[in-house]
Amino acid sequence: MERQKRVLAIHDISCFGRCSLTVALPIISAAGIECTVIPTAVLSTHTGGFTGFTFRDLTEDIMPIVEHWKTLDIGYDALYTGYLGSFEQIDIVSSIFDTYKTKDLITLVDPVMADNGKLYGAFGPDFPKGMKRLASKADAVVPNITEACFMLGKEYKEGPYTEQYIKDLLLSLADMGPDKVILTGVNYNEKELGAATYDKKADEFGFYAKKRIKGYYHGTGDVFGSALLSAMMKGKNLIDSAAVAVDFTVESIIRTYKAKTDIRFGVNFEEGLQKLAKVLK
Ligand code: PXL
Repeated sequence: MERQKRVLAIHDISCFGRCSLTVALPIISAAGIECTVIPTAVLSTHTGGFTGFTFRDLTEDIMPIVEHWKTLDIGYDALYTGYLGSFEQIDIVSSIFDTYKTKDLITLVDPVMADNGKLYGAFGPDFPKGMKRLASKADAVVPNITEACFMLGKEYKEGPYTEQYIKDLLLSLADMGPDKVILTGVNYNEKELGAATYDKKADEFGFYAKKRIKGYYHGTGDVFGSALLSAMMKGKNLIDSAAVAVDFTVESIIRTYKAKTDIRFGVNFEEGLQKLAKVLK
C-alpha cells in the first residue's frame, strides 16, 4: 500500500463563508490526504462583500508553531498557500518553503489578491510584487487572469480570450520559476469557462472548460485549488488534475445557483465530496 500523503495548508480561517481553511481541510481530507494547517489569521467571515468582520492576525504564532514541529520530525509532501495578509506573512511562508524543501515536495501557491481586473480592497498596490516573489519560488501556481496580470505587470483584459493571450500568460508565469502553471477563469467564447495549464517539464499545454454559470461565487478559487492539489497528489497529471478541479468546482456552483444561496456564503462543495473521493480513489 502506498504511504498516506501529508499536506500543510497555510491560509487564514474565515469562520463563516466557505473559503480558505474551512474549504481546504474537508476537500483535501476527503481525498484521503492528511491536512495539517497553520492558520494565519482568524476572521468572522471572509472580506468579500461583508462589512464589520472581525480580524485577528496570527503572524506572531506562525514561526513558534514551526519551531515546535522541528522537535517532532514532521515532513510534508506538499505545502499549499492561499490568502496571505501582509509582506511579513509572505516572507515567513517563503522561509517555511525552505524549511520543508525536499526533492519530492510540491509547493502550490494560489496568489489570492485580485479578481475582475482589481486588487482586493485589503491590499496596497505593491502587494503583487510580494506575491510574485513567493509564486516564483513555488513548483506550481494557480492564479486567476487578474492575479497573473498583476504579477506580470501586463494589461488585464476581459474574456473571451485569444489562445495567444493565454499562451503568453502561461509561458510568462512559467518563466518566473514554477514548473506547473494553472490559470483559472479562462474562456475562448461566451458560453464556457475553465482552466488552462502549462507543464514546463513536459512542455505541454492543456485546457478544460465547462458551460459558464452566471454570477460570481465566493471562495471558488479555494475550492478549485484544494481539489487541484488533491488530484495532483493522487498522481494525476496536470491537465487531468485541472479537469477534476473544474468539474468539482462547477458542480458546487450549480448546486449553489439552484439553491439561490447568497453568493457571499460560498459554494455547496460538501455534497460533492463523496464523488470527489471516488474519483481520486
Ligand atoms: O477566498 C480567498 C479569501 C480567503 N480569505 C479571506 C478572503 C478571501 C477572499 O476575499 O477575504 C479572508
